[in-house]
Amino acid sequence: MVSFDDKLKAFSIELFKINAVKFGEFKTKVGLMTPVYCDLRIIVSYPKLMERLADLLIEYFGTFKDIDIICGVPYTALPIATAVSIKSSIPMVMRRKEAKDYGTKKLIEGVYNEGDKCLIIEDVVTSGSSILETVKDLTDLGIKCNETIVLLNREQGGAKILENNGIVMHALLTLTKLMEFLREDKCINDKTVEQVRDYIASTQVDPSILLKTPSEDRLTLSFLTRTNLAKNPVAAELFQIMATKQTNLCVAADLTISTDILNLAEQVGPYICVFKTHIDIIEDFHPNLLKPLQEIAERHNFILFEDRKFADIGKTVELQYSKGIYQVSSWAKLVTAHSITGKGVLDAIKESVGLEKRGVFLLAETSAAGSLINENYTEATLTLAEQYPELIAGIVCQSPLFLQTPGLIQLTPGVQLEAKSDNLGQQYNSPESVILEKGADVAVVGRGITKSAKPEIAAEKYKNLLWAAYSKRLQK
Ligand code: 6AU
Repeated sequence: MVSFDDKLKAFSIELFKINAVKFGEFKTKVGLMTPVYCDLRIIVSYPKLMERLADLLIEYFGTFKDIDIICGVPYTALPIATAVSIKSSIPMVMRRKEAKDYGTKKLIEGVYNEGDKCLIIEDVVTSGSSILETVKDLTDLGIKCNETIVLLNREQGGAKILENNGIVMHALLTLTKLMEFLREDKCINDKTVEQVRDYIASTQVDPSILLKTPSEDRLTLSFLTRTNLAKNPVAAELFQIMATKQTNLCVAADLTISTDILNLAEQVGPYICVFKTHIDIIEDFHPNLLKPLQEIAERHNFILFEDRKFADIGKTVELQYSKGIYQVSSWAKLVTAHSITGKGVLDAIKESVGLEKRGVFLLAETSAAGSLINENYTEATLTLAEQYPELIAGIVCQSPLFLQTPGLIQLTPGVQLEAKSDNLGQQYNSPESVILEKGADVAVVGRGITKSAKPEIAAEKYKNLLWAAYSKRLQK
């Protein structure tokens, strides 16, 4: 029986023969010289080879059990995706490159459902930027893209960049392997291999480049797109909820009677993405409150967030987080923590979490007048957050920080339409200004809703204003 490697080798030699891979001196699109040139467009002229490529991709990828649709990166990979679709019977969607110029034309053609898992197909990967463009259009429509299968990985940094964006790349061939096959068959000599190897080493794409381009600025990316960029699972879930419920409103349920908390959760549930509590202010607290609260959260699809602001030494935080009557870790998917005591707080939470999906919001700035937090503290808090990418869901702050880390969520409290401040130092901004000027992703509204005669009407109003501001921000 012919092994997979033998099939791959025979295929590689065919690619060389039809001049889809050439060695020599070539000028790239941007004017640089390269000793290797790949032009896979030519495969369309060789239907048998195209068929073999589709077979190899399908065999290499293995099971398509979790894949609902496939999409080729335009244009070269379109016919490749078509062949894979026909052979695997997995439906395909097609991305238009030119739709933006025509205005109303659909970007994605074909049948799909929100939440579908899409496998991206590409011919050659250098930086991964073409894949990311395709993924962006798909995720904007609610399609999930976490995997791509490609014919050739040029090994110039694309895999890392895709990984940074939450996408796993499966490559049939690397340039190294392709050259190995061709050398064994005497299609190329050692000197060429050496030259290409030096070239790969000297032309690595900086993985931070793609995160620093303006299109990756978190304020210009949709919440749906950011679902794929979140490293913390609760942040990913929250992005998804925000996108599907079309709300970036968090209510601060600062009420002191259990039934009032439950009533509020029921009333505002349809309009919020997060229900934020201070569980230790409830006068008649009994653990029996937690089950119905979780049930309401599940039914209305919002996340429970205990604003505990952990700030002690690690050991004490470990106990405060999972012991005592509140048992915070058992029900609150999100909690807040201060960075003042450093790593210990985060290590304690991380270790107590176990297998549950949990996330932390670190406080980098506050809405309180006269706060002692200064710029250095804010900066150091962000540096601390970077060290715990899987644990930190976001940052509580008052200004647009961490613009190049779109996987994190900015939560901004101090939002109200009626008042500018209270008598204890709280300072308020309008819903529009927190989203458009202060960089908030999620806005926290407490008394603006809880003190209203009809909390559900107030919540709907804040929800609409906040979402309109977010939509406006995306169009900027
Ligand atoms: O809208 P309010 O003023 O009634 O409620 C604001 C809520 C309260 C505060 O504990 C909380 O937001 N908060 C926070 C958070 C969320 O951590 C930080 C901050 O700087 N300011 C602030 O008000 O539950």
